[in-house]
Amino acid sequence: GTGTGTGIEEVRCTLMRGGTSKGAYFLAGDLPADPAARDGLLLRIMGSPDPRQIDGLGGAHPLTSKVAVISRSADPEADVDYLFLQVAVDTSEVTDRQNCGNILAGVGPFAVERGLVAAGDVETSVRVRMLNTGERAVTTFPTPGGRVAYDGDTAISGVPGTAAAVVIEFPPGTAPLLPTGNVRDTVAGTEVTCVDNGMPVVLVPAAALGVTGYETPAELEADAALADRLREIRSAAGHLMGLGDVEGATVPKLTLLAPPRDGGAVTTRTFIPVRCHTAIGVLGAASVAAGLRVPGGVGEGIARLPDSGGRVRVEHPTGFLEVGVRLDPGPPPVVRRTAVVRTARKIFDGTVFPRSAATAPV
Ligand code: NQM
Repeated sequence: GTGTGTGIEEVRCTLMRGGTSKGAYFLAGDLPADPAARDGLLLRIMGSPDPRQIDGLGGAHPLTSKVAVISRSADPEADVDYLFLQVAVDTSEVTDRQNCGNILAGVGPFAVERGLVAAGDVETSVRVRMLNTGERAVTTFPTPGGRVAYDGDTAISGVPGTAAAVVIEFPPGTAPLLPTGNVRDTVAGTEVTCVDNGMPVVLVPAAALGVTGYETPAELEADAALADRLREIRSAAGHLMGLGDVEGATVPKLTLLAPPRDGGAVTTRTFIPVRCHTAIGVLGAASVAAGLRVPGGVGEGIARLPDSGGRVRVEHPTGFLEVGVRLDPGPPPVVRRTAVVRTARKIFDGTVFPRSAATAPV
């Protein structure tokens, strides 16, 4: 059981890589229904708060301290409901205020593995309702003979080797693409474009912050003056984007833009929001790609975009992520379709034994 009483708690859990992230996947019914009890349990499962997460499953980085909670959907338009939870590493925060498109890549395979969705004989499409945002996705992956195939020949940047492709398509969202209503805003003295195509992101020309945008994540994280600027920009942009006080929140993300170097459309360095992403999030990249396609945004003069309809290759510290994005320029600009290719892999399935509430730090 998952009660907080005495005795050893144990919870069925599947550890999966989804895209360039890694997370613990659970059936909603295996976790406490009460969000506070659920979050407390997840902190103990992941080993937070602790910079090394030494006593839990977490990998000591936001990209490996992620949770997916999945259930059959009551919505006739969806097969499953997916709730993403970001478990902080060195604080006791668990937040549902952001979605995650990388962990989304594992949701369909998990749903088949755990019997929530019947597999097709060749491939399976799973319609996902994403509870964090209310938006939808359809993911399609190979299921030869009715079983999920994880092996394949698709390589994605940031993951060694190859694996089976998980194709993710996002239908048009319901939230406005430009949350401030403007193509550009000046926040904390810096011109930015605030955009939300599934993830709230603030686009900032790297040069405006005195960096090239080609630095490594470690170099950027070591730059205290940059961190101060980013905090100011994020705080002001958060209010303008209608997100309120974002101190302590994981959104909006900040993406620094520089001209492409490897044949792509743009180079990016993304802060999520304190650590610098070693790649870029899926929905983060979807927002960057859509933001670059908006006429008049801060990416103009920096990005080199393919013709409309062409996939936008977003370069990042460990390669690139290609986003298919079709946009009506407006005003207001409206995204008609967004698509990405990811891979996912089942790493471990079994029982997790969280440390006890009595001995856990707070
Ligand atoms: O933007 C990290 C990740 C993400 C989010 C983050 C993501 C997305 O790479 O859809 O995938 O931005 O916190 O897992």
